[in-house]
Amino acid sequence: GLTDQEWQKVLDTWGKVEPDLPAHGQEVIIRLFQNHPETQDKFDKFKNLKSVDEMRNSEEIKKHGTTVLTALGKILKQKGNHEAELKPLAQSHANKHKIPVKYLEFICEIIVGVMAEHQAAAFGPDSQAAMRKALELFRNDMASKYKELGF
Ligand code: 89R
Repeated sequence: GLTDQEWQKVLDTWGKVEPDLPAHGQEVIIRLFQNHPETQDKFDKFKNLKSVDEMRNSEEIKKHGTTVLTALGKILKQKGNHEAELKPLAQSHANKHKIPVKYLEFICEIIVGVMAEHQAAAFGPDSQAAMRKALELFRNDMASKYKELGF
């Protein structure tokens, strides 16, 4: 787990992201699709978007990015006691959307990268390390749930 101090850093940085969740979310989704095009194929509603320009102009991408980061923020605020939040997310992403753990790794790395660029001042090495630990815990717990679900 993370120490109280590490959670403090995670939630302090998240507090800087929250006022501008849609911009961060949009950037995360676009980068995910650019760096790992196979992830875009999981979305019927985004299959038609070909260029980065089209993605930037898509309100749907912004909306989905906001949905993802809002859910992640709720999970982080549980400071590891996130069973109630993780369970439905693992169920939908394993059974319905069929999202492998590998893709969760991709998006977590991209989230750290986007935060490092947008929040450079608030996201020093200690905060980055703490955020990586928090996202690793999230991924590991999702992976355990996936396993329970036989995915
Ligand atoms: C795909 C990661 C993640 C990843 C999808 C992926 C969209 C929160 C991928 C629709 C798809 C496809 C959908 C359905 C979806 O369904 O539980 O409307 N995700 C929906 O047709 C993550 C992460 C979080 C997260 C949510 C929430 C919803 C949702 C909330 C809606 C409710 C539901 C991890 C950061 C594959 C590209 C917190 C990835 F690869 F990145 F891991 N989702 N999603 N997602 Fe997804």
